[in-house]
Amino acid sequence: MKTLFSIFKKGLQKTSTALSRSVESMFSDVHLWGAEDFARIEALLLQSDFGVRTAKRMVSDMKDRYERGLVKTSSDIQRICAEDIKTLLSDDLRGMRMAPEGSPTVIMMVGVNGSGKTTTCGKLAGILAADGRKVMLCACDTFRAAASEQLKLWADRTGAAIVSSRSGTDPAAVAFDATSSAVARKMDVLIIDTAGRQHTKKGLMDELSKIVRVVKKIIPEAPHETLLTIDAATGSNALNQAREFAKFADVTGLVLTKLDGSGKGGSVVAIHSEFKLPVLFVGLGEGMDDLQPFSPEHFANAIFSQS
Ligand SMILES: Nc1nc2c(ncn2[C@@H]2O[C@H](COP(=O)(O)OP(=O)(O)O)[C@@H](O)[C@H]2O)c(=O)[nH]1
Ligand SMILES: [Mg+2]
Repeated sequence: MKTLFSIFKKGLQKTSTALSRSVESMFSDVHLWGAEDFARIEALLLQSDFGVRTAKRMVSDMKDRYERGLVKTSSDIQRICAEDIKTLLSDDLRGMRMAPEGSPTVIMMVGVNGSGKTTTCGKLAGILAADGRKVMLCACDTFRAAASEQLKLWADRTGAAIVSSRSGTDPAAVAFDATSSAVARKMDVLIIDTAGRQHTKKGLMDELSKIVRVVKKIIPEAPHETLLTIDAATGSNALNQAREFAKFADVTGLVLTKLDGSGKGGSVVAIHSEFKLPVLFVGLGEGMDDLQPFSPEHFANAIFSQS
């Protein structure tokens, strides 16, 4: 059986190989470490996308402990990095907010095109269904014809119910139907997939707020979570777009996807500290098992080769 840690470890292999191997080779035969060595660690952390602030903070912590004689080997360095990362990521850790029993929990997925919304909706449906919950998916990306087909495949795969409509239909109308149906059919969870793009930014903002308004007519506390998916290996342009989403969509938490795709796993730390929102899930691959509730401990241990 796959353990949770092994899923993190496999998904973060590229980042961990880049970091751990370099730290090991850099420090295997150096007796006295100087400013240059610490600058090299900082550069390594930057390459893995930890961000300037975090990299500097980690290296200064490391230097401090080195000067006090607490760091002697490359594995000490990895242990300290893992500890720092765990601390940085644990402050706002929480599980998903759920509705009280008897009313569906509504989760809305928002984010830039291609960041992994539909896939995350599907995988989340899988996790919740495996946990014995009745799940309904709602295809509100009516902007692209292929989007609801893709969500239907996930419904088939996970046994979740699905409400969708022809492309071009008003997404808010689909959301209204789905929410009414989720209540009538006593669903435990309703997951709403949305579009990442519209003809204009204003068009998209209006569309998302209209979806929220109609859902609230039926369940006033909903959506219980509005999750923003961000491709963790994303360039600065996509990150700027994600920032826009966070501004107008009342986002409550983050899902960082595609951590497996590059050696840029450090971006979890940079994005978390920039957005000041809890990371609820991470995408560690394309399989159903590869969406996992975020664990700072597994994350940190996996990239700095702790067991
Ligand atoms: N390797 C990997 N691929 C992912 C992950 N999440 C999503 N993808 C892929 O990213 C692509 C875009 O995902 P999609 O859900 O369609 O994005 P959307 O446009 O935001 O709905 C698809 O090919 C997914 O299979 C992940 O965690 N790891
Ligand atoms: Mg999609």
